[in-house]
Order: sequence, then structure tokens, then C-alpha cells
Amino acid sequence: METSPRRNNKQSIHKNPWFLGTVVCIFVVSVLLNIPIEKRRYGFTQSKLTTDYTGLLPERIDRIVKVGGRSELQKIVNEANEKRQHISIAGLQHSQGGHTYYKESIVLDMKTFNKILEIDKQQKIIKVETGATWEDVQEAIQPYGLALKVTQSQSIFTIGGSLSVNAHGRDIRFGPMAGTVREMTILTPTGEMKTVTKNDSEEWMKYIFGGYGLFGVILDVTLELTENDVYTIHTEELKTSEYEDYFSNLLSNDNTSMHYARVSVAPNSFLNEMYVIDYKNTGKKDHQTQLKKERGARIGKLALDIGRQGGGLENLFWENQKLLIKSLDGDEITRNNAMRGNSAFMEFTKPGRVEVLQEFFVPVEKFEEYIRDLKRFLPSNDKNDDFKIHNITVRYAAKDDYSYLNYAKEDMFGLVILIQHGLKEEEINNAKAIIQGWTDLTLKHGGGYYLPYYHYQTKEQFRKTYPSWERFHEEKLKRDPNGVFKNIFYDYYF
Ligand SMILES: Cc1cc2nc3c(=O)[nH]c(=O)nc-3n(C[C@H](O)[C@H](O)[C@@H](O)COP(=O)(O)OP(=O)(O)OC[C@H]3O[C@@H](n4cnc5c(N)ncnc54)[C@H](O)[C@@H]3O)c2cc1C
Repeated sequence: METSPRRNNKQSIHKNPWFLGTVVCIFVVSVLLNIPIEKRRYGFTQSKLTTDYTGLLPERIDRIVKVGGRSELQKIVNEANEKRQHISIAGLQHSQGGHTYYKESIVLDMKTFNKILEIDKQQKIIKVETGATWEDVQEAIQPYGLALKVTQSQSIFTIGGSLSVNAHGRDIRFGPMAGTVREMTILTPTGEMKTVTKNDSEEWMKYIFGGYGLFGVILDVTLELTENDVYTIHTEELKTSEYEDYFSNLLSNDNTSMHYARVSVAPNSFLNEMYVIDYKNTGKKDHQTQLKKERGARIGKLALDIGRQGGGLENLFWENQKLLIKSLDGDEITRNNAMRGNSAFMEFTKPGRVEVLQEFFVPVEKFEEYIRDLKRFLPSNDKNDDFKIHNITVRYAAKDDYSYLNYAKEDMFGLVILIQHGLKEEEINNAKAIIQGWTDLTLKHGGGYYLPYYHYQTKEQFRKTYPSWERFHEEKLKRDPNGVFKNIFYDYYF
């Protein structure tokens, strides 16, 4: 007698769509809120070992100097030069091959050296200290309706770090980042403070850009700016075999200012499918739109984590990415916001594994045959392999005559690869072997690889990719005879 009303009550609860909907919503929200967005632990501590973004090269340093003023810095450099101490320079340490520290070195932490010194709206230039991030610069120039000419897809890096790797990003019109620097003040290895330009007969800039902090400290730079234009986003799905033609049309059509692309690494469409994202001029300028904040990190991470499983789930991830990209088609965005990609969703902290970046460059007109060769070299399904590829994006890197250690000896496509592998010795060796094979294949097509990342490559591959290495080295010995500026990257390759 007592049981039937309760049963009825239960049935009616289960039949109630509002109740079920609420339960599902609570479940989904609590799953999303519980996706951890923990930050990788890297950087400096005096008691423990120092590492950079991947943590692959732990090392003990002597001390960290939080850079405050120029005369203090000059004193440190002069003293190191006299006493034959080593100095390394660190921005935000997103480089991954020990570029920012060295055994028992004094590390200059540039993050505090971040003042905006001058903005000239008429001339469209900004003078800024180099520990500032691109984000800091964007915040300062956005109210004037100004924007950067060249930066990376994210704005989280320091200016000094980006110039010292000679970074590239989504802009396809303004050439290499180095070309946007009008003037800079540097502190040389022998303690001189110098203001240099591109016409300086000693060519300091050519060694400083892409110089990985080996030719001195960049104290401030005067950067050329452009207008904060408004773009419409155009997206399109392509076959990788169609990309070369697509891009050459894009480049000769003045209407598009920025561009990047993504290539499928999902088993069903591996290196066959891609999509492009173009930023087309609308003719409008913007002074009002706020700089966008990082959004959707948890959902982004959930999606990437699904892709990280490989196999069928990677197919699902790719199909979802395509839908997401398609949904952006026709949206408007400011130039400043197009240069502020999200980054938090990429954080990866699984014990015993590491996620690293590598970037390969290939001449623009070699892309199609390069991808054809790559398809034969890489397995299309890495679900059961230790070495896994999660993502390939493509950017354009225009010919660079501004630096000696240059990766773009002609117009290149840069393929940025997100890779995961284990940390056991044999797993690292396996990753090394694959990446070295991949580098040989790239060299065969007249390409090369980028230097801010972990050095899986051999010295021989470095010398082939960067034939000016010898000149770079000779100048290093001449301009820094006591080896004041040193880092693990230099020690490995030179
Ligand atoms: C998630 C992610 C995304 C990335 N995306 C891109 C991209 O889109 N395009 C691209 O080109 N690269 C990209 N990179 C590479 C990155 O741009 C470079 O590692 C660099 O720009 C990072 O800046 P940072 O402040 O972390 O420099 P750091 O890693 O701290 O330093 C890099 C180099 O610069 C030197 N240095 C730093 N400050 C100074 C200074 N004031 N004077 C002299 N030398 C100095 C250091 O000694 C070091 O050799 C990416 C890296 C990561 C991890």
C-alpha cells in the first residue's frame, strides 16, 4: 500500500524533462569546471634546478638578477667580462632548448624591465623596454587605434625574446619581424651601451635578431606600428595539394592582410585535408573594441585532450575543429585581437610525458611535394605509438635579409608541429631519431628547422640549415672575446 505512491512519484520525476535537463546541465558544468588548467612548472628557483618551458634541460644556475636599471646592468656585464663569468638572458622562457640559462650562469630576468617609453601616434612608432610583452604593447597602443606590424599568433612573449628568435606570425604583408624595428639600444658583451639602426656599419642588428641573447642585451626598441584595421574572417577547406595555388593567389591579392592554415593529422584525412583562415581588409579602423581576454580554455583543453587520444578520437577532434573554424567565417575582428590567440588550453602536465614544439620551413613552391614525401615518412595513425603528433599549423615566413642566422633564405612556409612523447631515455631517443629523419627530409626540399625549440637535431643538420653559422660564430668570438653571454643552446651547437 505504501510503495505505489512513491513509485509513481519517482516515475513522474524521471519523466520530468526539466529535472533531467537540470541534472545533465549540472553534470556537464561540473565536468567542465573540473578540467584542470594547471600551468606547467618551469622557471627559476635558487634551491631547485632551473628549466624552461619543457623542463627537458634542468640546470643549476649561479643567481638571478631581476633587471631594474641600465647602470646596474652595465655594472654586472662589466664585472662578468672582467671575471670571465657567464650571463644568460631570460624573457618568459617559452624557448625550449636551454636558451635562457647556463650552468652556474648569472641569469638576467628581463620581465621587470618593461616600461613603455614613448608612443608617437603621428609617426606610428613605439619605444619600449624589451621585458615588456606584446600584450603590454597592445594595451598601450590600442587606445590610439594602432597595432603591431608583426608578432606571433599569441601575445604572451617578451619583445626581447621574440626579436632574439626573430619570430614570425600571421601577418603576410610586413615581412620579417626584424624589418619592423627602427632602432634599438643594446648593451654589448664588453659593457658598451649603443644605439643601433639597420644602417649601422658594424651590423649589430644582424647578429642580435635571431641571435639568441649571445651578442648582448637588447634594452629598448623603437618599433614601427600600423593601424588597428578591422578584418572579416574568411575560412575555407582545401586539399593540401591545392594550397600552393591558393596561397599564391592570396599573396597577389591585396585584400588579405593576415593568414594561417591548419593541416589534418587525423588518421582519416592525414596530411590530405587542411583549412585556411584569412583576415580580409574591410577598410574600417577601430579605436573602441577592447582587447579580447583568453576564453574557453577548459572547452579547448577538453577538445585537445580528446585529440590527444589519437585514432578515431583524433578524427572526431578534426571534424569538430573544422566545424568550429567554419563557424568563424564572416566574423569581424580587429588586427590587435587577431594577434592575441589563446594559449592556456595548450598546457600539458602529464607526469612522464612532455609536449614540445618543432617548426620546419619549406620553400613556398615546394609545399606540395614536401607534404607528399611527408605522408610516406610519418604514420597516419599514431594511436599506439609513443611519438604522437597533435597539430600542424602553417604560417608564411617572408625572405629575411635582416639576420645572419636566418631560417627564411627565401619565402617559406613554416609548419609548426605540436608533438608529445615519453621521458624515458629510449622514448627521447626515438623522438630524436624521428625528428632527425624529418629534418633530413625537409633539408632535401631546400628547407630547415627553427632554433627556439629543443635540439633534437644534429650539429651537422644545424650547419646545413644555417650556412652562415660560421660567420655568426666568428663574430661572436670577436665581439664577446671572454664569452660573457652564454646559454645551453650555444654550448650544444657551436
Ligand atoms: C606556445 C608557443 C607558441 C609559440 N608561437 C610562436 C609563433 O607563433 N611564432 C614564432 O616565431 N615563435 C613562436 N614560439 C617561439 C617563441 O616565439 C619564442 O620562444 C620567443 O618568442 C619566446 O619569447 P620569450 O619571452 O618566452 O623568450 P625567451 O624564451 O625567454 O628567450 C628567447 C631567447 O631570447 C633571448 N632574450 C630574451 N630577452 C632578451 C633581451 N632583452 N635581449 C637579448 N636577448 C634576449 C634569450 O636569451 C633566448 O635566447 C612559440 C613558443 C611557444 C611555447
